[in-house]
Amino acid sequence: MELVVATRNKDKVREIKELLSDLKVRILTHEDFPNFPSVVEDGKNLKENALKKARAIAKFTGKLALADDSGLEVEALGGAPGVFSSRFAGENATYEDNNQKLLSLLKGVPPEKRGAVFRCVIAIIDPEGREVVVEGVCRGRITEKPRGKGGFGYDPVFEPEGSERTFAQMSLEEKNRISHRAKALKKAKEALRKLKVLSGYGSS
Ligand code: ITT
Repeated sequence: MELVVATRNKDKVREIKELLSDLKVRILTHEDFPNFPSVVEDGKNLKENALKKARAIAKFTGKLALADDSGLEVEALGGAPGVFSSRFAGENATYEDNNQKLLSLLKGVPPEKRGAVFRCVIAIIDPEGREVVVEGVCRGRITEKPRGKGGFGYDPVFEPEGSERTFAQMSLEEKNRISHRAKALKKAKEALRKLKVLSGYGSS
């Protein structure tokens, strides 16, 4: 059984591969397919974008396809950057640009008003065209300064609830125990088992 991960973000691929390592599936990425399509993410929410990516890659490859659309929602900013998380500071913004923009917008905002949620929507399309969409969230707060060198994206400025460290100060294993992506993929695996997509393969 093969599963194609419909993302060009290598940081997300690393986490997804680790989180699916208990499944007996061979994980493929855009590197395994010449002319892998680029999908324009113009959906109005994470679910629309995740489905758009998964549908495009399922159609292109004819294989089981999984897409992840995720974002950070900051309470003091009315839920921004949300669906615009990857391009918060502009079309070609780096992770660092986005973090700097976020911290400058939150300058002077007290700790109790720095609540935020990481949200991950996973869409899966099987070769028969059946669709599964699930979501995972992780609550936390935005720090005053970036801390840590691990992870990616907003990890240096996000402290999950119940922790005094940011995601970037945790190992991949620690982040993968509590993250929005871990929660969404756990639900995705359950849904795939119910649909019997994974029957005969299952988890070990
Ligand atoms: P693909 O569309 O190719 O999958 P992308 O990076 O554009 O890659 P998204 O549209 O889902 O992916 O954007 C998500 C952005 O949100 C991502 O670029 C990060 O900045 C941020 N993000 C998502 N998950 C994160 C995580 O676990 N830790 C830190 N930042 C995260």
